[in-house]
Amino acid sequence: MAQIHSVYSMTKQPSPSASAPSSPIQQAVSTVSPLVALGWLHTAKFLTTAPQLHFLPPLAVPEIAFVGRSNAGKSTCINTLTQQKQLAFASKKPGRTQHINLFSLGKQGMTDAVLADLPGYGYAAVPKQDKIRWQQVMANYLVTRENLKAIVLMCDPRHGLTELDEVLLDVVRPRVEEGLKFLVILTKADKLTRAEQSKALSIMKLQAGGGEVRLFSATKRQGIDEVATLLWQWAHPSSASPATAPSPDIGLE
Ligand SMILES: Nc1nc2c(ncn2[C@@H]2O[C@H](COP(=O)(O)OP(=O)(O)OP(=O)(O)O)[C@@H](O)[C@H]2O)c(=O)[nH]1
Ligand SMILES: [Mg+2]
Repeated sequence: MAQIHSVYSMTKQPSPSASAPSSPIQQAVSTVSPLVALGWLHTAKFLTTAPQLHFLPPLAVPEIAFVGRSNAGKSTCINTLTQQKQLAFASKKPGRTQHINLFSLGKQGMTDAVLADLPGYGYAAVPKQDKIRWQQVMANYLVTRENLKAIVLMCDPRHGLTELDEVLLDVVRPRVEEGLKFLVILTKADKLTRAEQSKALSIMKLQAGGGEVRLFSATKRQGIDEVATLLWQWAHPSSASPATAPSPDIGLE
């Protein structure tokens, strides 16, 4: 497994789960029920798709991007979290997702966050020019997308972090240092024994520095509650309950 520099190495921010809640509001947020978080994720609706960054609408609500190598399980994870079978296109064939796809979240039609499913990288059969173009689109998105609030890096623990994952980490490091949330999901945990899972988790926790790391399996339904709760908290940092969640105004221009 490749070694990386900690994304959090410069900031040493305590992870939300590691720090004790200091106010009643934080306390309420940190104890949000997985049912509430999953109910919120279930509201996901397709919003738009874009082949390039400048086709994406500017939005005023928090955006959570799912990134990672091709076939890592990004689209499947989005479908699992939203409890919708075909919201995002998942496929055995790598390279299925070729656009940036946005899904809006929010109860009663009041969008309060957006999930972004990004095309995977590292698929050998993709022509070199397409690979380069995609890396540029991705880097551009990660560096300049203003409402980007969190990055979820999907990593198959059987492969570990790849060279392109490391490039991505380098690209996002300055934004993570400025407060962008960061989660590594170790996907397809069902392919590992319990001992292998626990080893992969420890190794990734070291590599991700203070970033969050969770084991996840769509087939065994592992890690769903934990990831759902974390995403809800990140999208609602200052609200005590979903009923008081911010802004119905999605900011579409
Ligand atoms: N065993 C197992 N297979 C999974 C899991 N998650 C995804 N898969 C399988 O992995 C393959 C790729 O899943 P996708 O969700 O399409 O992966 P992706 O990261 O969106 O791929 P690209 O769109 O090519 O970037 C599919 O055959 C899925 O069924 C999981 O938790 N366990
Ligand atoms: Mg996909």
